[in-house]
Amino acid sequence: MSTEAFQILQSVCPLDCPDTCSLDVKVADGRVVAIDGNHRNAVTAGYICGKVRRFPEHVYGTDRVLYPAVRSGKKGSGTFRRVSWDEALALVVERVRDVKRRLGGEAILPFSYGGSNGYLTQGTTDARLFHRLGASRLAHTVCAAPSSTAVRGLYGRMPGVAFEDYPAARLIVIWGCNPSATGIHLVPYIRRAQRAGAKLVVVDPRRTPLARLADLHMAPLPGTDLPVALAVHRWLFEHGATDKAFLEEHVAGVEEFRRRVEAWTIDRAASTARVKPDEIEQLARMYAESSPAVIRCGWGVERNRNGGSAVAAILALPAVAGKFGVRGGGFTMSNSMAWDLDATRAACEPEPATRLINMNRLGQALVDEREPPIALLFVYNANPLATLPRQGLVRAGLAREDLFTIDFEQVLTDTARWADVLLPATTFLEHTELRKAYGAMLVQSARPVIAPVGEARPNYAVYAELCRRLVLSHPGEPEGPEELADAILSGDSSRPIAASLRDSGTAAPLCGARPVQFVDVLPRTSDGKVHLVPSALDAEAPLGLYGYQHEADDRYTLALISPATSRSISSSLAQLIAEQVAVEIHPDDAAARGIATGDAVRVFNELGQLHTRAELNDQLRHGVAVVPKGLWSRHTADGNTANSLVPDTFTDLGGGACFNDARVEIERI
Ligand SMILES: Nc1nc2c(c(=O)[nH]1)N[C@H]1C(S)=C(S)[C@@H](COP(=O)(O)OP(=O)(O)OC[C@H]3O[C@@H](n4cnc5c(=O)[nH]c(N)nc54)[C@H](O)[C@@H]3O)O[C@H]1N2
Ligand SMILES: Nc1nc2c(c(=O)[nH]1)N[C@H]1C(S)=C(S)[C@@H](COP(=O)(O)OP(=O)(O)OC[C@H]3O[C@@H](n4cnc5c(=O)[nH]c(N)nc54)[C@H](O)[C@@H]3O)O[C@H]1N2
Ligand SMILES: [Mo]
Repeated sequence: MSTEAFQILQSVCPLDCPDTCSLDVKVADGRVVAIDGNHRNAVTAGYICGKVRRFPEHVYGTDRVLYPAVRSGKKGSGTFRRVSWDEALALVVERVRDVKRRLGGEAILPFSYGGSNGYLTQGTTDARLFHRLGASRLAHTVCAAPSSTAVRGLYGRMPGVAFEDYPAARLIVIWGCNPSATGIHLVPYIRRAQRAGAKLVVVDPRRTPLARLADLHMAPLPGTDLPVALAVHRWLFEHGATDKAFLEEHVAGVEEFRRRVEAWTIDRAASTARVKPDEIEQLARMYAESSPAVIRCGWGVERNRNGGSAVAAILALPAVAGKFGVRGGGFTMSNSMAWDLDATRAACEPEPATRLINMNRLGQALVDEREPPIALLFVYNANPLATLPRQGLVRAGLAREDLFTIDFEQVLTDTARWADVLLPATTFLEHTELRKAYGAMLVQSARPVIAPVGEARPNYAVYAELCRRLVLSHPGEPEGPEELADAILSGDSSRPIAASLRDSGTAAPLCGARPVQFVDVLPRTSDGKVHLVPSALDAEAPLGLYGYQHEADDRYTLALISPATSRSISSSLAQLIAEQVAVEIHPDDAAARGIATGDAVRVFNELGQLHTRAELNDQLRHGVAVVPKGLWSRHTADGNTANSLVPDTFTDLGGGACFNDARVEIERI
């Protein structure tokens, strides 16, 4: 076998990360032998994370699903019998028809989320199939629902500051975000800004790598960003540090907003968040005095009962203090707001007004007596047993004997082990994809670099085939990846994007790759103004917008958070973590419980428990414990992960998941 004869083929990483690395894939004898970065995406600039470097182990590893299979043991046993695609799809069609006839389309629930952030592997022929079946709809709320509700309300989908413009800032505030793990290409821009004299503030209950390099690190208790941000606003108003001309011209709801921040003195906010009053004052002063100032708001802010209001209060800061209108000034949240591509065009079928199920309560939805019950669950692009709140309830739902579960997967995940039918999915190296970034401002297209491994097939092909078998396809509809991409790019406004993709495989959004807020992009609200207290958000939040919800329950005093780590993307690639993963505890909290590093411990609350070993970590604030997100059952002693302890309560806005509202106790066993 010749190793000389290799090719370098271009691709793009579609995983759920803001950066979307452009990739060089080394292929020899039809096999991927190495993956590296290239410079097509100027932000990712030729270097990639360690996970994606290891992606060949995902493609060729022992967990890979290679063939269609049907369950041969009892539910959840993970034992399957290989069948042909024809047999597997015939069984799926028979079950779909049977459930629809007996119970109606709404007894079918498609379940998908972030496995692939590509335009072609989600919302195309899959949406066509489920819309035409009249299936229940899924509210895609597990991530970003609170923050995007807040941004839409205040700014109406206004894109944010580009990473490349961070070096222009004099102050960078990283709020509830850990780019050192979750979007590594922002870090060099921050470092460059610091070398040019910019100050750095990090707000995070953990001393993250960037917090160690910061001029100010504030470590509030999880869920208390709202009072902190409101106290900063109050200080700005009180010290004449607001931009009156800007507020006058561009902002609605200023008086009402001012009234709402009034109650939050620095002392009151500091005692709620358990930080020093000086730190809040220092943040307010630095922010008032620096320009350009940019806030990178992360998703760590939103994952609690106050998350939506907290994001709104944080993103209101540049409007109140007048930080827009200059390069390097403003905020960055999700830059997916930069794209107006209408992905629904590929479905060729409008969404029906069927029952909407919030994915964060999948467990409840499966075990509930509801009319009709969910009788057929079709999972793809997601690993709900690993990634959703109330893991115990999700597991109980999947265990229902009268539930028929199809999992369309690349690897045998914890969820897939509960499937009745297992369908093998291609990875991005094996199918065509179109991927927009939500950090870098770029869309990229990529073709397969290898043939499908085993009998894997792409999502778009399998759902098109199911449409045909169920006599739900219409002649002339786009089915192949190029046709689907054309449909998505067929809107008038997307012509330049389509042309650029044809020429170079990449395209910037119409607003440009480095828009300056309030110069190149404006709020896309009804009247073009910033709305500090939009009535829809105010009506939605249980205590009104900016109403702080205290801890509901004080039985368990440790806040368990489950942030992302550099070793997986949500649960994707976590199968490559070989060892048991510890719960991290602050040394003071450990001492109070007689726990040392390496001890076997039980982490528990009223919802569940997990057994693993403990690891002392003085980089946490005390009162906070960490179990990383995305673990598989193999990573703990009892098979439970952080989500066994996470409630299925909703965030104040957007029906989001309160992952970081888990409150627990930890004891040695
Ligand atoms: N390597 C890697 N990269 C990823 C992912 C991954 O799993 N692994 N996931 C991707 C996805 S799906 C997303 S959504 C993004 C998320 O990326 P980030 O926005 O970085 O989100 P998290 O990791 O959830 O949390 C960020 C930080 O918030 C802190 N935090 C927790 N609770 C609070 C709080 O109440 N207030 C404040 N101020 N901070 C808090 C945590 O300690 C953590 O350091 O990253 C994406 N990139
Ligand atoms: N405790 C806790 N839990 C969390 C979070 C947290 O902060 N704490 N964060 C949450 C966040 S931010 C997110 S975004 C969610 C993500 O949760 P999920 O959407 O469940 O994402 P993944 O865990 O990455 O699982 C995606 C699965 O899709 C599969 N897949 C990838 N590409 C394809 C494809 O083309 N076709 C098919 N059929 N399958 C494919 C992958 O193999 C993988 O198993 O997790 C959430 N879970
Ligand atoms: Mo996410």
